[in-house]
Amino acid sequence: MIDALLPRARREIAPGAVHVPDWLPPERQREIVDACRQWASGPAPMRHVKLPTGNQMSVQMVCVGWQWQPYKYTRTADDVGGARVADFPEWLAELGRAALVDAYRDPRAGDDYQPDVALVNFYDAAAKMGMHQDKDERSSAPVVSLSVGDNCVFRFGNTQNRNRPFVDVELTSGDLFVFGGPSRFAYHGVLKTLPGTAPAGCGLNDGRLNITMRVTGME
Ligand code: MD3
Ligand code: FE
Repeated sequence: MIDALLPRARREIAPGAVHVPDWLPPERQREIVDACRQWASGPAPMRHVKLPTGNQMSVQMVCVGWQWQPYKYTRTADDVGGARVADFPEWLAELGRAALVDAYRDPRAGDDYQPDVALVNFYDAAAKMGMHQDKDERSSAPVVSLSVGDNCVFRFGNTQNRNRPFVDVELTSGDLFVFGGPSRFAYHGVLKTLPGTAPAGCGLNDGRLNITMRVTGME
């Protein structure tokens, strides 16, 4: 009961993995939603990614800077029309640097950070993401994750396998999570979203958006 009145505290879940609740003000959340809507409408539109197993991901994804397809990055959206992917905008890189400064409480933490790809994931009420590692990047630079819309249950695991030990964390609209250092190659996933929990004013009525910025290490 009283929990609802207390600010949720910044928390280092594991070395290099820092959760900063309520990092994005509502106006910034709405701006991000607007940008995602534009990217999602094309020319390299949002889609359900097809996995080599023949299954489709339940999450819908649009990419900026580079197109992610399992398990590689290309400059063109070869799985959905072939257009060149939208340029990675400087405002998003600036936001990524600010995220590192705040998460690591180090004014220099963002100095050399130049993310060149963003994966924008949209979760409807039924979408989830199984435990996986992000290892298609040729760089161990941190991943910056921003959440908007409905809450979700995020599972942060270990670097060895997709099983225990893991920590479950509820992510809400405006939350920042940074995964660097020894946590960069940890298994993680989204167990479920919590439909109907998006706060008024975040820019999304239904569903959840997650943006992850990364450094591909590619030219
Ligand atoms: C930990 N996205 O796009 S964000 C993904 O909420 C992805 O859509 C989830 O996993 C989402 O690959 C989780 C948190 C996250 C993202 C990347 C990580 C955690 C990570 C990379 C390394 C370690
Ligand atoms: Fe991931």
